[in-house]
Amino acid sequence: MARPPSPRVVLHLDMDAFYAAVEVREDPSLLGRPVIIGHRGRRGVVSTCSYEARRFGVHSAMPSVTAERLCPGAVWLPGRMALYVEVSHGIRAILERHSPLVEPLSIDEAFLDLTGIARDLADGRRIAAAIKQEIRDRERLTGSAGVAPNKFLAKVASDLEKPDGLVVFPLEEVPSRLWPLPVERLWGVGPKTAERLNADGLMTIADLVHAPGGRLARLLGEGSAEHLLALAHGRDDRAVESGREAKSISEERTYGEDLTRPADIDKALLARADGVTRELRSQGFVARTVHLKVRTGDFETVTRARTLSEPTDLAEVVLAAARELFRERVFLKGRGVRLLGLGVSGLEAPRAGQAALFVDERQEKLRRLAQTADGIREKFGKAALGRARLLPPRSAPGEDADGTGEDAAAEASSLPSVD
Ligand code: TTP
Ligand code: MG
Repeated sequence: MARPPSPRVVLHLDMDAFYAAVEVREDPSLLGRPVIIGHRGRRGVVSTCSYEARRFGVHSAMPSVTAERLCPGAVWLPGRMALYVEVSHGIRAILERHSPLVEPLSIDEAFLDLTGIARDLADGRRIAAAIKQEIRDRERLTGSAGVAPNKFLAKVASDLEKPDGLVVFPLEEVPSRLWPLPVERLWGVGPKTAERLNADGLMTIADLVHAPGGRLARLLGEGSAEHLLALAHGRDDRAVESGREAKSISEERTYGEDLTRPADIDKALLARADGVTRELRSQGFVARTVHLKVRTGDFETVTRARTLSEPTDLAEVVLAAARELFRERVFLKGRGVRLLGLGVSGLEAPRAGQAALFVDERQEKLRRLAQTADGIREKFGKAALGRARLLPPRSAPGEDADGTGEDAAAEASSLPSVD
């Protein structure tokens, strides 16, 4: 007799006060004190803060001057991105021991598909407790977990009892635990939509569920209304997807004046490789495939790709692949370069056992250098650290001297895009 299919079990983990908790771990004298990660002063904002600081009303994205006023006794730290990325990798390695299907959402949160691994939600709770314990033992940090039949409920659940929470959210508890929450808790309800709903007297998820038929659709359109109502009833079919197939990061620039000199093209390639790999590192990924896009002055566009033997997050490696693609597979035939784009795909989390990443000492050294540079940029702003090769005496047309690739003369530019 065929066994019934396993029930869907999804786990969402979000670390508690992540940057601040890492700093407290590194310096136990901070334990129990209000710690704020960010830069003081008029232009600073708070990245995050310890729960002790939250009691004073401080939170992420708050202007530093407000935080200084609310919590004058706080310890301020600038933040160390390279360290947080390293810790994030360690946590991901723990998660990957419990499921082959891990979807990182940000530096400190991820979904795990436990379907077929956990017999039911109760078994999911056991696995979540084991994961939390392992993170405590190995990383000396706490995280909050939600276990539910789908991604949406798991994410809501992980937030319900922060910090150090573990909440199982079965469908039956949707009316009692989801409906009292404000409409903003539904995915897809940003500040604007919330404002529109609130203006119409719809404050909680229960209000949406009980709104007379057609009212939501009139307010938001048929599609959005249907989507929100499904979530409000705890229905969400989206699959947990590991970054591998789905993700890519790219960056491109259009130049006001076509690039013609090989040295200028090379500088542009370096700046793009820098930008793309910085974004990769900040998301804690390595990538397998490098994509090059070139549009010539007469508007011919070519795209070329190369898969690397080992995934990387290093500008040097991405640059080498891009140079090779350019040299061997792009034919300018005397034309200039109007647009240059560089991207990476095949994103994955560096695995604990992925020895290749670490056996090559030179690569490992470059990697540390890059992470240190990321940290300095984080601390002093992106102009603080360019690359020697990009510094004056002469910068390329459409390419600035500080290595960030921003230039008022560039007629169009796009920020790194992630999809
Ligand atoms: P969050 O998970 O949103 O926050 P948190 O982990 O600090 O606290 P919580 O216990 O509520 O989860 O973000 C993770 C990290 O991302 C956070 O430690 C710092 C960084 N971050 C910023 O730099 N700026 C921001 O505005 C936010 C929201 C986060
Ligand atoms: Mg967090």
